[in-house]
Amino acid sequence: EKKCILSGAWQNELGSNMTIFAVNKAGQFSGLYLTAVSAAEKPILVSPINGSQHIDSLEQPTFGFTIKWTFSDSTTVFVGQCFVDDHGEETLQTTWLLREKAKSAENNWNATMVGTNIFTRIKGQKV
Ligand code: B9F
Repeated sequence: EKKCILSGAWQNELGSNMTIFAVNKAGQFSGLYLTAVSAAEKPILVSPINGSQHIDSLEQPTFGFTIKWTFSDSTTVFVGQCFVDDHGEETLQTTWLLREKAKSAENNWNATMVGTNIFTRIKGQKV
């Protein structure tokens, strides 16, 4: 079966794009994220990704990464797994937590959002 290495260009069902650079021997990687959605007045900017994947089982590895948004004081973390189907098509099945900055501890209770995203590889785009 095909191996799944996270390096490359990916798009999710919202139209957000991410590029993940080379994964090192320890499974660590960095990248860039351009979200298609924001719900903020400020313009969207490219934001940095830092994460790691399991490399001991390259076939359908689990991974996690953090995005520190450059245009807001929020942070998103993603966890997921790369699945490869019979045709060699890869999908990243992910769950995310988005933390916005709460004004005070009293406002902590509703400061975290959760959701899911599915990413597919953007073909013909070398990194
Ligand atoms: O919209 C977020 C934001 C934080 C504070 C003002 C705006 C930043 C971008 C988050 C993008 C999310 C989605 N994009 C994607 O590809 S990350 C998970 C989703 N997957 C207003 C207050 C808090 C959120 C919106 Fe804001």
